[in-house]
Amino acid sequence: MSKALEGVKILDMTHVQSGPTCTQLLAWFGADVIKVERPGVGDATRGQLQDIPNVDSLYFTMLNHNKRGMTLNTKLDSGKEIFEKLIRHCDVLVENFAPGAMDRMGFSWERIHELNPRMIYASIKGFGPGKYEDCKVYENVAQCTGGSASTTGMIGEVPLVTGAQIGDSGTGLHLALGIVTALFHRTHSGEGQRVECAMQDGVLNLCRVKLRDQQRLAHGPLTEYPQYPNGEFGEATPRAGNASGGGQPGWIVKCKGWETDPDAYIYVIAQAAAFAGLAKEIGHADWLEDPEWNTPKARLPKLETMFAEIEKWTMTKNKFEVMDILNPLNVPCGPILSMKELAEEPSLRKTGTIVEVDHPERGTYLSVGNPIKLSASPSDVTRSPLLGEHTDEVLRELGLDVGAIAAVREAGAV
Ligand code: CAO
Repeated sequence: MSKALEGVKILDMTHVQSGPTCTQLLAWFGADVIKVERPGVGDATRGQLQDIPNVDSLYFTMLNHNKRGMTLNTKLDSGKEIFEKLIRHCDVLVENFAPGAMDRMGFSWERIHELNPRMIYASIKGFGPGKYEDCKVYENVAQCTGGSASTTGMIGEVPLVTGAQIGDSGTGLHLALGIVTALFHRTHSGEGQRVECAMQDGVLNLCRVKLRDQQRLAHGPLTEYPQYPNGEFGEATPRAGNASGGGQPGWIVKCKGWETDPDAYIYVIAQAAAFAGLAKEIGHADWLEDPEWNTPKARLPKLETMFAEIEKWTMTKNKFEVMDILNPLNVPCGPILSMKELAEEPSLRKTGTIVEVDHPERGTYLSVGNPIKLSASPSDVTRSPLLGEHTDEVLRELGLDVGAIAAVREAGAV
């Protein structure tokens, strides 16, 4: 089967997490991604959080599948010459250096556009134009500046960052969409364009419903938040603990074994349409006859009591038993699955969302495959490149002969 992005060449200047997640997706869709790294140094993540000494870390290997790797010093004159060849050779350049780094290398958008008018130049920065445009940004900074942290956490407690990497991987996803959109545009315009995505903007986009709530606040309290009607609202969208936020009451409740298992919990949504079944199951058929309980409005001031009653029942079963009982009753619920449980989940193995990958230096490891499934071009996951593994191969493709390759090597450009 042919790959959806077959024939598209990506000049991958990305590092750490945000940019690499973007180019990894493009590689899974079949693009030829050439990852360019500094000679002798490489992407800093190769050496970060190493579990096996002197072997590319899981941090690196899990973000750089299906790519080829070459080294190149783009600050040396001989390196710049090769970089110009790469710009002419490729369709897309992706980078997430600190602001201004590409310009300092001598490769502004104008210069790149001049070298290859069809090239799409895609960047991730922490912030868009404005006061903070020169700042370096990492995941948690983006979560804090994009509105996620102020709206995540328990009421009256400190703001929380989330484990989902919405700043890095989330922005990488946004950028990938920008790139394929620009590639589509190029099919009829013939021209490349600049694609930019700021991590603050990406996080804010994912927090869209919280800006919705900010504006609703002006017209009265947010009735689906736990602060209503017993607590108070301030001027900004507050943290809402584990409330579902969609207008249907939801909460995380304990299940059997919670005393020793930190993940023995389940999320339960007590949605009106399925309330009768839920109430009967937990031994509260009485609520259905009681005007104090039998309408969503009547239950609203008593959600804490309601979930405490639900929890008394869930604590008698393990989280999977609760799921098996509540699902046929149309009660939406989801067990809190640990990374261990996800890693061992057979259905995720079957769909290729969890994959085993073989690596010449570290052996077999687990990774997350492409979560986006295309029927005509499924993704296979292959290992990340070693530092400089494909340098000579790429240089040959750029037209350098053995002598020229030896010369650039001698000059320290690769
Ligand atoms: N050849 C020569 N020089 C190279 C090179 C190469 N192949 N690759 C990188 N360099 C140089 C850069 O040009 C830069 O040099 P200058 O400072 O002289 O311009 C230098 O290496 C360091 O690059 P950097 O500033 O991007 O790296 P850093 O570790 O200092 O900062 C980060 C890292 C992530 C904070 C910063 O890149 C950034 O803010 N990126 C944008 C936002 C982003 O993507 N953040 C998410 C990262 S994942 O949490």
